[in-house]
Amino acid sequence: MRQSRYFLPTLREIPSEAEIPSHQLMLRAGMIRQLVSGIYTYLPLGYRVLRKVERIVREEMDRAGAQEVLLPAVQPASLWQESGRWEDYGKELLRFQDRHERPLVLGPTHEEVITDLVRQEVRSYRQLPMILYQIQTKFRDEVRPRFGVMRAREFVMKDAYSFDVDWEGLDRSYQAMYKAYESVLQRCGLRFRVVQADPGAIGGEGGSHEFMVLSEVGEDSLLVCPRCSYAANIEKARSKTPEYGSAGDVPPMERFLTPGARSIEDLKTRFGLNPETILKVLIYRVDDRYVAAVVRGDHEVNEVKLKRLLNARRVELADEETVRALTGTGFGSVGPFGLTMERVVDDAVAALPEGVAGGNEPDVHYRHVVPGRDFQWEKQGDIRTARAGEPCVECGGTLEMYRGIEVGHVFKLGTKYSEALSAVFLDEQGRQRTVVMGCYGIGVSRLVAAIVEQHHDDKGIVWPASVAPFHVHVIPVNIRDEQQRTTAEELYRQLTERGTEVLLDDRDERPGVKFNDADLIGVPVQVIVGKRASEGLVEWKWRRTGEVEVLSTEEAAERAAAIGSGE
Ligand code: 9G3
Repeated sequence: MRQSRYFLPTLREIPSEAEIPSHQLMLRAGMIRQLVSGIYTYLPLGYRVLRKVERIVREEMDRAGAQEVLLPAVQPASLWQESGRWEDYGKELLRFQDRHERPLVLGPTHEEVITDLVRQEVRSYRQLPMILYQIQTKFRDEVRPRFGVMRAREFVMKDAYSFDVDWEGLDRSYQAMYKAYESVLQRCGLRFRVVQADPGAIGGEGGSHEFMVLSEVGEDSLLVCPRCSYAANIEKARSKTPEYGSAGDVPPMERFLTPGARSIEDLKTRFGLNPETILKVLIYRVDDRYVAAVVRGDHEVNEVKLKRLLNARRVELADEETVRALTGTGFGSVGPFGLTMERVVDDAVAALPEGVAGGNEPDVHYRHVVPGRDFQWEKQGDIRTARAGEPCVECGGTLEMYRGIEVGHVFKLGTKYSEALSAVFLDEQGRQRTVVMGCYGIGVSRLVAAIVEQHHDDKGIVWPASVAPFHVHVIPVNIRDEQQRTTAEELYRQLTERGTEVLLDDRDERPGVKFNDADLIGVPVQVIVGKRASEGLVEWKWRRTGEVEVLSTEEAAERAAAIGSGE
């Protein structure tokens, strides 16, 4: 490709709206442009990379035995009403009507559509197992799109769906997809961790795993044990519940005054109490009722875990006047005593020998409170957020926290959608059974941004060869110098003929502009044709290391041809 003809609008300045490296660099390198908030155009350079990533995803899906389809982006609302998800989503699900005023949605995902297809076409166990996938635009009306294509409203996803006769079959499909995802991320040159994850509203009965690209700008947090293979999204991660010595006989609980205490911090700094032995009671609205969650003062309630434990659809903190109405006091002295609502107690609280708790009266607390003696509860479980430094629940190692970008998520769906839509088949005995499903997503456009996050330096992007928009960047320093121009043109012709993807900077620009642009767009190899072209010599420069070798044009051509055939 000749840069003098190429629609490649690089930017010298960092656009002010771009906060993270991949957003800044994808704009500056002329890969993307924003149409409106959260909606992007891929320019030629960006689209070449997107298609390379798609190709890797396709190859791995096909290798795993999945079959590619293309489902409609526009979906009838009726399917979402049938699956029961029509009510589950708010404004994030873009709804509209067609000319006959039939309600439609712009697809954020395709469980309903693919299950509808299968319920029409699959009748017999002989047609299973089957994995179908597509690479297609999704639309999710995020309230605050940011970080460029990392969190866009319209994005490219590969979504796959597996159909099996039973759970053992699903386990096999799930493993096949899991391995295919590992290959995709390895081939894209990414450092990643696979973590146990909460399946969220999708309702994966059999759990789910997320593929996290490690990065400081990642919006997700993961807890990883360096000693064993334990790794989990913070929403789901557990640590070993603390064990305490037996307290022996604890004196009866005793009332004491805590004037003005409104927080755990106050109780600690003004009354010398240890947060680890304070019982923190938080009142939540859970679907149509109120619940009191009880955790240690130094712990945080994990609302994803609370929601899962209570099998609830909605969980949100009650405001102070509701708390006052329900308990007789405001924040700071809510206690587990005499509550009319359901109490959910964290395992670490149930294990406490004794603690301090609010008295449900302003400025009143009790000490020597023994869980189970001085108050009871309806439910108990792990409802707190685990933290780095705590002991691994599997092996006792010390957990470490990382930030990650979720680029893939695989779910064991079970029969949630096949039940709702009656996707059934006759088994060998002629009995009617419900198809068992899995679903598997990769954010393809997000993957491009994740690769930039892990592969850049202060000069620009440094593409891994597997996804680089071109293999070699031929740069004649001075296009007006006849010798440099003809040498570069000859190299360009030779390499292109041999199938190497070459970008030729044939612009009449100052050397500095050319070198800065080359470093910015990050083609792995730069072949610089300068003064020594008269001696038949060129500079071969590796973008990643900056290392430069002087080669004859023939050697350079040989080496460049090898790169093209390599990946
Ligand atoms: C919606 C909206 C947003 C959503 C969903 C539905 C996320 C939704 C979860 C999934 C699960 C898997 C197949 C590929 C892999 C992920 N955000 N999810 O279901 F209506 Cl507005 O999409 N789907």
